[in-house]
Amino acid sequence: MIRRSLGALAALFLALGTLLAFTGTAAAATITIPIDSQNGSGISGSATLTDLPNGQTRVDITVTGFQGGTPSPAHIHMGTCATLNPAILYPLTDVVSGKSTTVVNVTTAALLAQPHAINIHKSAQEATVYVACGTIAAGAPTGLPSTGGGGMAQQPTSFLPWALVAIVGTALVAALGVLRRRAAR
Ligand SMILES: [Cu+2]
Repeated sequence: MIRRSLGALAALFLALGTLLAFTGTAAAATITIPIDSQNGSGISGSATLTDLPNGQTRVDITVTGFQGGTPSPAHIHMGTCATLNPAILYPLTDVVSGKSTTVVNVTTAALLAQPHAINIHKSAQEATVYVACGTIAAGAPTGLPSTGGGGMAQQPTSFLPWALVAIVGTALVAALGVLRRRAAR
């Protein structure tokens, strides 16, 4: 009787932990990726992806190093910066004075599920010249210090603590069961 209820309690804990893990994943709504200079442009910065509730993502680009005020086309492409597919997947607002904000019709999770990259072209006239690029990958949430390394990690950072809660909770309940069984002898 006790063992059965303990088993049920352990299952409940595990279910709760799993639920919290998913909730935690959904809550990790903002990721920041570095935008690195290409072809000696000296242009670099970062892009922030904010998961909006209606299945869209807001992309905010902030870069420095531009010479002059020519608008620079920016897009999301398939592939990484190293293996970029030249076809434009999602056009972004031209980068002007180092800034660009666009809402795209794709979830952040979908962008993270496959290799994607944000690239910036020199100008409409010189679109074949890439000046900066950032591979979209899960990173530290905005406003929190980066844990360093693991820029390619696809696992949302908030997943681990809740998974830990589930594991520790299950272990605790199991240990309690063993102790009770010993006490019953
Ligand atoms: Cu492009």
